[in-house]
Amino acid sequence: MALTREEIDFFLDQGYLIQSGLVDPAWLAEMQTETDGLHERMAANTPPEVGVSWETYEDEGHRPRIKQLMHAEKVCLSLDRFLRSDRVLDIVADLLGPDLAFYHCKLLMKSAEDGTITPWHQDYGYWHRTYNEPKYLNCMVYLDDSTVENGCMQVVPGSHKLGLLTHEERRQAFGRFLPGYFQPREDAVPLEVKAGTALFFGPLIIHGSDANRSPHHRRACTIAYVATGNGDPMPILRGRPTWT
Ligand SMILES: O=C(O)CCC(=O)C(=O)O
Repeated sequence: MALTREEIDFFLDQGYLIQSGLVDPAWLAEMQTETDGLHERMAANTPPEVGVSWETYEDEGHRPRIKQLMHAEKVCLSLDRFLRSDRVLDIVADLLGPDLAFYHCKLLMKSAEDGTITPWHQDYGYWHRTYNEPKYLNCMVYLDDSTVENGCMQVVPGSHKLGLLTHEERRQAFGRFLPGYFQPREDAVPLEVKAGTALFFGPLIIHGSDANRSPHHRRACTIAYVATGNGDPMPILRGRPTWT
């Protein structure tokens, strides 16, 4: 087991778990280098294998900024290696079980001065189908220090126990959100973490993040894993192919 009993119990009770220093400095430097200048490179030429959602603004004068880049593992090989590594899979197995598949990997760029709000939501609000269960797990790995000023993740501890709530919908990136959009919540906790930290959280915890009004980027990558046999067949990373 990679985690202690206390860490697993914390995750089961609170719905999230922070692992500081999971990415060592050399590996972190590779992730940072591979994502440096990504806004400009993707604006000039977006490869067909990735999906970019650009930031949109109500006022003018912003540079093209990536909000979310799907299939980040195709453009950042250090992230591809990380998502398959025992370092992360051992933890995922402790929290989700031994039979694991890859669901997706996305960069969340939250650019200095230009990164916008991610409204309150549950990921299962996006992923729910009649034929699946919430047997998913996110590993959000931080490429930069994340603070209240640069729009760190905020979670509502224990909210995964509420089950799936009704989301509202709008045509935009992160277009499914809970009533209130991103109204301040007294039950939310800001998670300030250092670069190289990984935040594990389940698909039902309520989370969101503020705009980045600081001069510091808040790059992070969320890797989602799914228990095999749950929903659509996905590439197997560990264990048995239990899809029927
Ligand atoms: O970038 C953020 O702060 C939010 C990320 C998020 O909501 C997610 O990965 O599901």
